[in-house]
Amino acid sequence: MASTIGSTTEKLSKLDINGDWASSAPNLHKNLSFLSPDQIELAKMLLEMGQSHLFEHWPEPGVDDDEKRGFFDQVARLNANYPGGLVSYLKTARELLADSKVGKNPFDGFTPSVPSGEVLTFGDDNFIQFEEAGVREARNAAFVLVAGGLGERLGYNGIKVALPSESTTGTCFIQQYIESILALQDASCRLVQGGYQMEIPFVIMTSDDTHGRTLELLESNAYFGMKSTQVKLLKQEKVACLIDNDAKLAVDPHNKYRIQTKPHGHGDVHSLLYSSGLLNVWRDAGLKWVLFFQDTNGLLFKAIPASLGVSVTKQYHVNSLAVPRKAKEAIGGITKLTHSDGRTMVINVEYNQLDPLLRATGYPDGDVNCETGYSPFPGNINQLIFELGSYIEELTKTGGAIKEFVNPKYQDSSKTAFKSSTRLECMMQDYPKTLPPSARVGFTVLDTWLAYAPVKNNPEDAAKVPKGNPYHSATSGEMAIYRANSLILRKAGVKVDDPVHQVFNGQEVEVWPLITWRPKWALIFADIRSKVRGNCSISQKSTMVIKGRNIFLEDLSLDGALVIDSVEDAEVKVGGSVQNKGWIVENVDYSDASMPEEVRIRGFKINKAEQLEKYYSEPGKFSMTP
Ligand code: UGB
Repeated sequence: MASTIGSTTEKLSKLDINGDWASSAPNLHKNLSFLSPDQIELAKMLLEMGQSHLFEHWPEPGVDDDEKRGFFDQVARLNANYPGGLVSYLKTARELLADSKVGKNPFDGFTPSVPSGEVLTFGDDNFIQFEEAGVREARNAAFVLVAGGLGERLGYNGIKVALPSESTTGTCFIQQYIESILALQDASCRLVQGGYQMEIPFVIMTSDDTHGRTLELLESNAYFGMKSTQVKLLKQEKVACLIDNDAKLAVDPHNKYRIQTKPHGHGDVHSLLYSSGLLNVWRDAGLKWVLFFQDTNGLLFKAIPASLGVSVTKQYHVNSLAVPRKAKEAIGGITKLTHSDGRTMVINVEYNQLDPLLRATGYPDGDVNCETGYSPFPGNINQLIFELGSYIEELTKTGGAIKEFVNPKYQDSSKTAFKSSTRLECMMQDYPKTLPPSARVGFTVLDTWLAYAPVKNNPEDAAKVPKGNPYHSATSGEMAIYRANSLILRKAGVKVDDPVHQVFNGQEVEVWPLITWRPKWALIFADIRSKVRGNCSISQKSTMVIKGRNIFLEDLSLDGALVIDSVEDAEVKVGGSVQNKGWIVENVDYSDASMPEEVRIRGFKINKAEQLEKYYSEPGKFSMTP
């Protein structure tokens, strides 16, 4: 104890608590007596960094002392959670804010051009080979979902991964993802002789906004069939907000003893993975790939096997999944940047930066479609595949720090005041920016209908999207799943009727037959082809939900709703003519408060008028004819 007191006194005298350093903040000065030496050190740092305004409203000692200590607890956390601490954060912020004020182009010296990558066509031989290579390699992969975002654009009150991806089964996004990973794991292990067993690691990056609810969703659903030990949650921390070009920290509008904080962006995933030590554990276990993906793309796993196959075949260190992009669509453009000094890189240019970059470099019309009706720059869907060895090598150098940016909304053209506080942000797809020229950075372009249908926009904003551009709403996200499944079955020889057009929440969409299947039924096109035989047909008003693994469609004619499930060891041949009233898609008004939010935001519900529902609960071979 004595030595503690001794060292405290020593520290205090070194800190000069009565000295001049606190004179610029008289209200802090008055309160120094009850602060610990570490807190005084932080206070000193804040004043040195021009943050005396944070103490302007502090009352006399004895008033709100616990809150004042709480303030320093928060400062200590913000300091510890940022590489180089708050000093480094504020210095970087000042530099980036100064660049932003003078309108400095972050791509200064670089000329954009259209890069070349691997363009895949669903169902052709090349695609099938890539899918098979991807499934084989999946046992050497780990998956990382970034799910720290609250989805302000969507305006949904829950966490996005809890949203149903489609309404026929109500399967939420995270369940869809977990079942897909498990199906990949299973399929990949089956390719190894002698009953090979392994578990594909699954990491979810959460934030204070999503952590508790993500954990609760997983726990209350027994991790949707995954072992809880297979899933790891890593929580990202928010960063301090800034109120002006001098990087003055923002006081939280809800608590004057706190600094306002906001999310730092999905780029945090790299430093979190690095500091967690998981990457080395994975490498030591023989893993070779890390796949990153986002929270609400119900089509993603249709694109993963082939894209992983591309990474393996081309030995890409970084492979970004992309789709044809409509000009001005809110997805980044994959761009080749060539610097005047000869350096080149293939990188995502974010959607708000692509137009100014093009205009500044000889494209007077900026971000416009070319003769194909699409932007010449492939759209980044932010699903990334990294080769683990080179990823670890790079992070060992950078610690996972990603180049940041700042995006203040100025009050006027003098660019001195902000409309609201801002903060530094970083994006996971900016990882290649620090890679050496020898890095193999590629991308894989897939059809949009197959690979990309995110749920990001609320109904009002979606209805205002320029005609021809995707809505990226809960309505379009769900309808895209039915369309993809219908098109895949068509490609496998099933006669699927054309869609009808309907308007939900002000958005006109194609309504295809409502076809869904669990990932274990079919993961890749070869699975579909092996499970569809003879002459099958499905009318537009039909619904088909396949839940079991060994279900084979043979000479099935469906005009109504069919739900079919079986235990693992049952093999069921489904054929004949199924006809009933089926399930009807009915409009729901977005403003109808009597409806649950997840229904309102898609603008329709399914009225289950009549269906044929079969469950085969015993092992054996069965034939279902109605
Ligand atoms: N996310 C986090 O985990 N933490 C955060 O702090 C922020 C987000 P948005 P946006 O889909 O194709 C991205 O908000 O602005 C998670 C790419 O930058 O949906 O639409 C969040 O939970 C863009 O290049 O991102 O833009 C979600 O899972 C383009 O590719 C993910 O990060 C676009 O997505 C993305 O967050 C796309």
